[in-house]
Amino acid sequence: MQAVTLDRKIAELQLDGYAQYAASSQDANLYYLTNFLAEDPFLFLRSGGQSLLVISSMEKARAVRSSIADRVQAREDFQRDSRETEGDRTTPTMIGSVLKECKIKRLGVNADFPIGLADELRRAGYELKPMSGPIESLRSIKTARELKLMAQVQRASEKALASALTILAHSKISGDTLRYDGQVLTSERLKSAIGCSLINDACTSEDVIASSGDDSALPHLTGSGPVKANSAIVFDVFPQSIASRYHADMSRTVLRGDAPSELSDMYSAVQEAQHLAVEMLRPGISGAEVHLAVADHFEQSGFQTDLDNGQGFIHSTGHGLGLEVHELPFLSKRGGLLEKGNVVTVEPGLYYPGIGGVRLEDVAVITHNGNKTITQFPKEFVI
Ligand SMILES: [Mn+2]
Repeated sequence: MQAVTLDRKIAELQLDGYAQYAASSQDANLYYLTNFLAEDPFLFLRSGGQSLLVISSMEKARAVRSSIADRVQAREDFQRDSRETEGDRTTPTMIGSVLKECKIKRLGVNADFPIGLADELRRAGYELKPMSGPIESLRSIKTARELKLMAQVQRASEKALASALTILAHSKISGDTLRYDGQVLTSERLKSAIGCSLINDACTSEDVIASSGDDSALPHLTGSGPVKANSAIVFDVFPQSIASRYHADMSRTVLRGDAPSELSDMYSAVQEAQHLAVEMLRPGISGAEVHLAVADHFEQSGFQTDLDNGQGFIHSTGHGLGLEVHELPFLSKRGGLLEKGNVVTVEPGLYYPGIGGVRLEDVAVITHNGNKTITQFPKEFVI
């Protein structure tokens, strides 16, 4: 289905094909097109309704077995006549041979196609046309299979967060610090509990946010040192499944001890904002409309939404989620129309230096007439 849409775009732009050259471990679009994970760059070419993958001979058998390409060839097949066996000219020469064999003159490429390669291919007479996000927009509509894989990562994420909350719930309050297992409870300890649970469920996470006190007022500070009692603790878990490469994304804010009224008020406003946003999510509404409604709600509740002063609601309402943590579509000032199959986070937050931060984040899939929440984790502020 995705390939058919790509073929249509190729035809619309009167191109002979579409190519990418990258390492799929670093390029979600290429992974999406091939379902093949490699640490070294390889060529993907779509032309004449067929997908061709050109890769080192050592990787060929693996690509034949696990990629979704119609044809896999070794790059050595295209370098046979080349006297340049070393150095950076071998790749343009190899791609040139592939294009020649496939009778391609006008080639569509993604906007981040390597510029050095593009220069060489243009010098060799090929016309390269950068296309703006053709694969990104395909990726933004999830299939039933993708939704199932995303729900699996989300369950692992919820299990991981539950393990950290169990530690918190069993910690002893002593002044404004917490003690667990005879030691001062730290952000590092909570992050390690989350990380271990994730790895046991075959998910990786470059980082996890478990920040408390003043640290929580900076949305992306991951937190370090002792966890504060009677203060907001913001968790944000965004793991990737090792097998499927899909992500989950979830934030919760909790507090151990007594909640100051400022934080309770912030929590209520954030919870209302999230509810309001989720109620709006359906095909045909724009991400901008949803974001502006959330900002309006905060203003009406007496909170600021001014990005420049670093206080109040200082980020967008949400983002698409999939093979990347942040992808199309966005629930932000410039967010476009939502479509059935989009998967978005809904994560309003409020941040005040000296008081702390509150963020709640769930993931929803846009259905034919509304949306369905993928996240199943409870929201409980004081624990
Ligand atoms: Mn997020």
